[in-house]
This record gives sequence, structure tokens and C-alpha cells, in this order.
Amino acid sequence: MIKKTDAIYAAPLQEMIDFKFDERVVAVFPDMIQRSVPGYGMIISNIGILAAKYAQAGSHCYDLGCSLGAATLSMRQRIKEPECDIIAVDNSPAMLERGRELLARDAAAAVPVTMICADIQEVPIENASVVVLNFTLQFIPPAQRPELIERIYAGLRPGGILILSEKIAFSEPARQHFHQELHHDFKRANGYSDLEISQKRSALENVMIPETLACHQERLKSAGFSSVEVWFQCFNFASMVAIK
Ligand code: GEK
Repeated sequence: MIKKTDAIYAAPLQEMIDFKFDERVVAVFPDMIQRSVPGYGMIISNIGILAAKYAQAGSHCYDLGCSLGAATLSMRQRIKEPECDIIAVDNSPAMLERGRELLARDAAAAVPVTMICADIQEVPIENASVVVLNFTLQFIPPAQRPELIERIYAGLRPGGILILSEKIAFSEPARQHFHQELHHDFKRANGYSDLEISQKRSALENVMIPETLACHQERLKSAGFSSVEVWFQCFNFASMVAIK
């Protein structure tokens, strides 16, 4: 596949519109996420490794906010337990349409995948052994996050896991500044201009709300998860595994 370069915020915009997962974003999404999220490729590969370890026979694995299905494909290639399937959910029709095309090209893997266009807050989670929220919870209004995490916990089997990856915030201003600057350096090193970085930041301001690692860990613990492990962090991006 020829990868289209993200230049959505390259020219000055008259009016800043909140970021949306529309056709324009879908067309450049693999390039955008690789150049914006430090460690994205590594996280995707390791979601497959984690899923292979924790998937249970006869259970569902969920990829919530699946975008083009990168985590779904990674899990699909690794899971060896019998009678497992993957339910991939996203509420952007443009994402799912493209995700379905990419899935159709991955016919070799045996694990069945159902892609559903729906709000993850409305999709039932049941008989689950692995649930993935890979950079999706940050788009759910903070007040609605506890209910979603509690529903995921309730739908998991004992021993099942939630993989939660997020852009994170820091309560100490100096630490926030340190990580944010390094993230901007990362984006610059990947070819984004200062204008692109600042326009993208404004577009995401009302849409994507990062929280501290402590806030995530406390919410997961109060939902009932017995352990929460940070298995990846690079600058202000982290991924946790919460075990039921
Ligand atoms: C990956 N996980 O490549 N219901 C369903 N989908 C939603 C909702 C919602 N309420 N809110 C946002 N989304 C992917 C990357 S991207 C992260 C995830 C990013 C979807 C939204 O349409 C988008 O596809 C995805 O969550 C977030 O591993 O772009 O920073």
C-alpha cells in the first residue's frame, strides 16, 4: 500500500475546527499516527503478544476505537486459542470502510473478525478475555470514562485483560513541559512543522483530553482490576495492562 503523507495542518487555517475522524484523516491515518505517537508500531506489535498470552478459548477479544484495525490485525496474527473471535468497533464510518478493505486483504489469519460501526459506549462487552483501548479512551468525555471502564471490567472473564494506551498528562508543570517539548521534538524530527504542530494541538484541544497515569490507575483499581502494570512509556504516551 502506498502511504499518503499527512499534510492536513500544513497550511495556515482561517478557522480552527475541532478534529474529526473523517475521510481526509482516514486517507493519511497510518502516516499521521506513526509520525505523531512515539512507539506506535511497537505498541501495536506488543498488543499481539499480550493478546496471544491472555486470550482464552471460546472468548471474545475487543478492539474499541479500532480505526483501520491495526491492533485487530496484530491480535489476529498472534492468537492461537481455539474458538476466539475479535470484535472491532469504531464510530467513524470512513475509518470502518477503509478498515474493512484492509481486513479483507488479511485473509490468511484464522481468527474471525467482526467490524462494527458503533459508539463504544453502547456496545455490549461480554465473555471477553482481551479488551483493547489503544488511544481511544482519551476521546471519551472524562465524566463518562468510569462507566465504560466498569462495563469493560464486568464483561471480562477472570484472568482477562484490558490494554489501555493513552496520551498522558503530568500534574507537575515542569514534568508536563519536559514531556510535551520532547513530544514536539519527536514530531519535528518526523517532518511536522511548528505550524502543523500548533494547529493540530488547537484542533484536538476540546476533543482529546489526556489524564495523569495516577488518574488512570486509580480508576482501573476502583473498577475492580487486581493489578495495573505500565508496560510502555515514551514521553507523554503510555500503555497499561490491567488484569481482572
Ligand atoms: C489504532 N486504536 O490504530 N466510539 C467508537 N469509536 C470512537 C469513539 C466512540 N465513542 N470515540 C472515538 N472513536 C487505533 C487508534 S484513534 C487514536 C485509535 C488517534 C474512534 C475514532 O473514530 C478513531 O478511529 C479512534 O477512536 C481513535 O490502534 O487517532 O489518536
